[in-house]
Amino acid sequence: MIELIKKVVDKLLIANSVVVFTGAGVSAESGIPTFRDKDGLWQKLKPEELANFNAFLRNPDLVTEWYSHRRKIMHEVKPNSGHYAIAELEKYFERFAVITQNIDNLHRRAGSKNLFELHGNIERNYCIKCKKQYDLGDIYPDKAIYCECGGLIRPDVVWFGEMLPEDQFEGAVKAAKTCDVCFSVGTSAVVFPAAYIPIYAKQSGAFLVEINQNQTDLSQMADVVLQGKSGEILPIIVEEFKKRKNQELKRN
Ligand code: BJW
Ligand code: ZN
Repeated sequence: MIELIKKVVDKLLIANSVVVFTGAGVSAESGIPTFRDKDGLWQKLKPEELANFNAFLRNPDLVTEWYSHRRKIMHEVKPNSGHYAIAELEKYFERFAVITQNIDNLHRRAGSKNLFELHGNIERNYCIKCKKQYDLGDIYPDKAIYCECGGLIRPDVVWFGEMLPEDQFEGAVKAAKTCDVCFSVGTSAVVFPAAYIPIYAKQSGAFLVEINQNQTDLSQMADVVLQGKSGEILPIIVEEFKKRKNQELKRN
């Protein structure tokens, strides 16, 4: 493993632009369940029953309660060493982007600055009729809530069959197509169009590093696969990078 990490650090030392693409696995060590792992959210609940607009219209009480439950967990947990390592690495690059599929806000809370949120953010809600925005703070409704106009209030997240926020996706694609090193961290990389991000990076000539506890569809395309927990591997990479960067600075 350490030899592979050194190879990654070699690439980082000559990189001008870095992208870190993340999924639910990066937040698993904070205590947020992933979707598709064996103890993931969708072993008990079917995505098609919860994560799409028709499901919401059919059963707004259930979907609202499910998001309240998850928002409460997200408020109770803290960013982990993986999120902090990513935020620390950003300080060393002028062009650095975190592109996340997560809605949990943990990258921002850890200090990441240039962040693209492809699947929205659980902190925001809006009325499906008049689009008025709502911040529910620490209120966790256990059934559907309505706007003053009578419309249902939904979380500002991207469900199946919905378009990704255009500005976020466009910015992310641009960063992916122009980066020198791309990390894909804690994602099964099966949900599109988000999963195009590491593919675009690789096709545009970037060095692709996957960090995941398991093999994914992306593994065979990656230049380096680091199998394990992101909260353990990312801090080692960043420490090694800082050590080598300092040595370089001393030499020059
Ligand atoms: C660790 C770890 C540790 C664990 N350390 N690793 C092309 C082909 C086929 C289908 C499509 C296609 N293009 C579009 C589609 C349809 C669909 C899609 O992709 N379906 C596939 C699943 C088949 N896509 C869409 O519908 C998208 N919209 C769209 O395409 O719009 C255009 C359109 C419009 C109109 C009509 C038709 C098309 C929207 C997708 C929205 C996804 N939304 C969700 C829910 C968000 C809100 C919420 O959170 O509730 O986003 S689904 C869910 O999956 C969530 C996640 O962001 C996303 C990705 O999951 P992620 O993060 O990868 O999690 P897991 O659980 O899958 O993986 C965790 C990984 O971590 C595992 O690999 C573990 O091993 C690892 N791990 N612990 C390191 N400690
Ligand atoms: Zn309204």
